[in-house]
Amino acid sequence: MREKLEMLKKRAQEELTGCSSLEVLNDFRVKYMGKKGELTQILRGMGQLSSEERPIIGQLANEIRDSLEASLSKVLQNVKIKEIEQRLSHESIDVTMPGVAPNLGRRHPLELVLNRIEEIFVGMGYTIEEGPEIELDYYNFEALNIPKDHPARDMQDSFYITKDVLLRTQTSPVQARTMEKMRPNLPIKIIVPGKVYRRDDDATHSPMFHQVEGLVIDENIRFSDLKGTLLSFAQQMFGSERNIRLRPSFFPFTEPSAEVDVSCGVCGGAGCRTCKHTGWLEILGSGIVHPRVLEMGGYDPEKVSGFAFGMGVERITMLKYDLDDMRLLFENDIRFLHQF
Ligand code: 2NM
Repeated sequence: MREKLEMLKKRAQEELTGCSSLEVLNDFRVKYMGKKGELTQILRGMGQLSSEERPIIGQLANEIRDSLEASLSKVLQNVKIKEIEQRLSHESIDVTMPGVAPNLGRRHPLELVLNRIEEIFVGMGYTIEEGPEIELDYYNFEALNIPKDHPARDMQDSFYITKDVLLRTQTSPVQARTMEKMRPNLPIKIIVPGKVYRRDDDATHSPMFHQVEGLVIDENIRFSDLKGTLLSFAQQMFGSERNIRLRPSFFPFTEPSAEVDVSCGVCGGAGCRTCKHTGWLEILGSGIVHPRVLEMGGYDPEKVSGFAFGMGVERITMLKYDLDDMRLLFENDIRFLHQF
């Protein structure tokens, strides 16, 4: 047994010296040390040895295995180095060759404008709230003082899922939800960005568009707070040389209500094609929160007051970048998107 082992060792060592490729070395490992390898077979057969011989032969067999493993890994190392040297002798890398430029994407103009709007209001101390796009009739209409016979409630104007559930037509249901969540705490000072859905589809209307609505509720909030806030927004968004004007309007959830225009940046207010010769461009709707809306939100209209406003992100984007067709924003034409 001992002789058999010694001979195997000698034979294996000699064979190893002749191995010069990774493939042959792998065959060597299988032949001697694999599951059915010669050394493995011998170790298996040790059961027939006497109890005196077994530990001695066992130790010898283990030593031989260890020594073969060590030699194998040394030869393996050398073969690997040789193969690398071989490749380096004829391969070369030309570091002056032109690279492959990755095709970088960029932000969508709506995303750029939405980020800027959020940045401006966060700078004025607002926090950002979000809520569900699939909304209850209660939050979308009822809690906002929109009566049952209002045209927005018609099946023709909104996407209904059931009688009581619809795709929100504005982001203000989130403001109603926020009042419920916050009451009786003050102040509430939030903006709500998000997608809204209406059954409209033409050059100036898309069935899905983006809104940002704002809500401020506190003690002693008055109309001049609304006006100062929106002037600051318009000047940060469009330029400090711009002015705003307010025109009386109507919304069910505000009283009084006002439409807000920004002075035309093309003609400076003198009148041109962009502003249809009025000197002004409409940017948003706003007003003092209706007492019934405060009441339904759980606030006492005798003690607190607030203002609210809402703007279409697509509209602001079209004004900011002087676009003439809203569909540009939804067509994903990279010749258009590449310009921002
Ligand atoms: C607008 C115009 C005016 C508005 C009102 C409210 C709330 F929740 F306080 F009732 N949220 N948003 C509002 C007011 C929205 O969008 C053109």
